[in-house]
Amino acid sequence: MARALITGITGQDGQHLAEFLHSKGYEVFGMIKGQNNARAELLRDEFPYVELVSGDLTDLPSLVSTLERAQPTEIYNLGAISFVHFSWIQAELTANTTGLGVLRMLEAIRMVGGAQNNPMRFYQASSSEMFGKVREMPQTELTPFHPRSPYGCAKVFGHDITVNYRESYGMYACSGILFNHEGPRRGLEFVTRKISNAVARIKLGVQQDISLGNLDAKRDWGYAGDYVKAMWLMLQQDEPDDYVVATGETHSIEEFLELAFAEVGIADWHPYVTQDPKFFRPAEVDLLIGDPTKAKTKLGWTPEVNFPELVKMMVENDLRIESAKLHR
Ligand code: NAP
Ligand code: F7E
Repeated sequence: MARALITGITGQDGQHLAEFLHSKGYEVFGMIKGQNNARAELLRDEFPYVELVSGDLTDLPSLVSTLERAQPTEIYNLGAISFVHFSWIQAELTANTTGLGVLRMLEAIRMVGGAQNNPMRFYQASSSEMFGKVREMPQTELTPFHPRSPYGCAKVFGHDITVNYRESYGMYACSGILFNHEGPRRGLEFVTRKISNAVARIKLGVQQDISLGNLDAKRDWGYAGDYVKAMWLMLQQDEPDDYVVATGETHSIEEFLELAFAEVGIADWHPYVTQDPKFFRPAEVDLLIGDPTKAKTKLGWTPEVNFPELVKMMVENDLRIESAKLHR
């Protein structure tokens, strides 16, 4: 039986990937951090087939013992400080976890899997945030990086060290440069879920308005459930490589607002939205749009959920959750 280890198992992508790998017959191990992680209980309820192993990307010995315990054939490194705004607040922690954590995992793989013919295949969760102040449109695997946040800088290190270990040691190490992907499991701190949740609460009369930052930013938004399939496909190829995973479309936050409010029958969102300087960032990524041609042609990957369907799915989910709270 194939064995997969997922770091970041409690996060959005970790949950989608665990579900997907389980459906493919994998034995799934999830690395969980902390001495009493509140999200572990939720995982045990919803994903009873995932075996939880204790480890932290800032602690090399724990990564070694996690690999010794799981003996995975595939490792998906999704663990990170992933909220861009927070990366300015705790920049050193972000560099240590999101950047150096990748190096630690690669070293642990070499220690446990062996220097020659290492059987452990590695996936690194790289990000479109590496393109930052974009040098060309759309962005491809060859577009130069210009990160705009401590998070983006840490991801560039994680990306480069993955490529370097592949080239230095012949490791099967891939990097997926994923553009924003969202869905019902998205954390409430990210703009799409913040909006879908607020729209549901406004519709139900438990919230009056929503306060946001820069409404002009544009993102290439896809559905997380589609994107984890691309991660898996990268590790099934004859040769390791890096791929952009994106929809090839870009939309503004205003467009997201328009569709989300329309979903609950509100035609004009403006009276419900205010702006607060505290949600603006010291440096912004204005516009991202990815070119997924390589992933489409070499992996046979294609996104299935389009932008309006994604917004609808998120608003409907939050309406269900918020009305269940009201009727408890
Ligand atoms: P997420 O929901 O924020 O999940 C992050 C995960 O990392 C959580 O499970 C968290 O665990 C874990 N983590 C944090 N610090 C850790 C540490 N020191 N050691 C081990 N694990 C740690 O993120 P996501 O949206 O699923 O994204 C998954 C990965 O893809 C991340 O690396 C992210 O940077 C990257 N990415 C995401 C997107 C996107 O649009 N979603 C796009 C490109 C790349 P706790 O719950 O215990 O804190
Ligand atoms: O911001 C603007 C904000 O936090 C999107 C992570 O998964 O994707 C994600 O990073 C845009 C930015 O995601 C608010 O300024 C306006 O321009 O939802 P976000 P992100 O920064 O794009 C990449 C690919 C990753 O790799 C990351 O891990 O929305 N914005 N007003 C706001 N953003 C937030 N969060 N909250 C607001 O109130």
